[in-house]
Amino acid sequence: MERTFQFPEDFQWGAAASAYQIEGARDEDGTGKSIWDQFVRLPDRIIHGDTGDVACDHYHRMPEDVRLMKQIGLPNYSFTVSWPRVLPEGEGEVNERGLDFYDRLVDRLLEAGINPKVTLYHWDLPLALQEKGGWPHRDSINWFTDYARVVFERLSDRVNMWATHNEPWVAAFLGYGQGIHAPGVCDATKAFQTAHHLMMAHARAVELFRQSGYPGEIGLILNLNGLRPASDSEADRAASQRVYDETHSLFLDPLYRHQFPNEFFDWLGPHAPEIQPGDLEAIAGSTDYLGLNHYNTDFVHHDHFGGWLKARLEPYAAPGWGKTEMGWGINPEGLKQELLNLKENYGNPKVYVTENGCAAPDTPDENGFVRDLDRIRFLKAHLIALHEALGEGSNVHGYYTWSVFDNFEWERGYSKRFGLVRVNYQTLERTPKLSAHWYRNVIRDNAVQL
Ligand code: IFM
Repeated sequence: MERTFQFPEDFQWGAAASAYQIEGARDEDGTGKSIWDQFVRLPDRIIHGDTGDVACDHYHRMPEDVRLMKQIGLPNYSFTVSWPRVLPEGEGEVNERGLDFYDRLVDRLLEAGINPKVTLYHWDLPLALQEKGGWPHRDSINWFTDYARVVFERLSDRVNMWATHNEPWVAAFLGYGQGIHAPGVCDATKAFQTAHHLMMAHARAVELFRQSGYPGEIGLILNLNGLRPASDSEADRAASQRVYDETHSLFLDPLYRHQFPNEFFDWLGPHAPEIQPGDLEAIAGSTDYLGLNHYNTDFVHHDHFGGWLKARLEPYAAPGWGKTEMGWGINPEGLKQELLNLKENYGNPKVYVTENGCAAPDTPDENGFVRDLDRIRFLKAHLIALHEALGEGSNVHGYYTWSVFDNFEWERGYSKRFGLVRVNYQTLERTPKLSAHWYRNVIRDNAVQL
């Protein structure tokens, strides 16, 4: 028998994308270089040597893309602004032509009846600022706040939901710790310092936003994936706690518990971040909402050779589920658990699920159409898990799927596809997949059918 999961009337539906992953046009209209423009040119960093130079060519095809979003029935679209497009040197002179692009995008979206949701930072730090020390340098807090001011001033008359950073854990630990993302630095101390500066930059930008009286809400987007100790052994449980502290407590504790994870900092010893008096007070309470990105769950093993955390992750798939094309274990219940964890342990902040999605094999037919039943099954199960969390009192108010289009998947280049819309990277033709049609109905009915 068919079951209907009805969502609350004001539930916010949408989809997300990010600047470097879709825009292309890296050398146009006065845009400056970002750390990703440099990183993708280093040998062997990106599968097949792919770059974001063209990506989905969204910069040129934006009007067509907005029409497509309207066709899919998206009421909200979450995009990110490229900092070096707006401030080619990272600070100083504003590149009006770059800013104009986002101005036009916001106008087009509003004309199409789509609410623009803006994230300020999705990993493309201006290269000029990396050359001055990048995020490990404390001046990064001021660089970011000055950049935020420029964007607030230009767009805040039409934007009602803002985020400062998307997934600061990734920017800090893949960018400065493991070095598999730009700028390719492998230094645990710099990674923890970056994480702290990202939080401080977030807090100062929020302070500016609030003091200036801009309308709307502002938050931070964290990637909170599921973790389970691989066994009951003390070693595995302690390793799991360390991974939890790095991915969750490091960000959530100062925001919602007015404390830093001090035991974890003691364990880290010299890698722990330097924190200045007043930092905690600045971060505490600095969100109107929390953005939750959730994709997968991992088992955590203690491993003496497992990097600075002495831990190793192994994908966990719930019974009846396998892994996505990313090799990530599928566990829809994990989304519910993360939402309930926020409720039970962090004061039940207002939450939007700001990313959730699935890389799938996506074999197109002769017309480029993809019957992505696997993606639909994934999305449906996660929405039902979210619905269950709502029933148990989670303060979740919306869901954005990742992503509108197939796009540049960082170190994996164009080899992984997450989109509701297929992009043919030879012709740049866009074709909505079956999941786009399915999602349109979900939004229309404000409900998921099982
Ligand atoms: O593509 C990324 C996105 O940039 C950040 N969140 C996870 C997505 C899938 O890996």
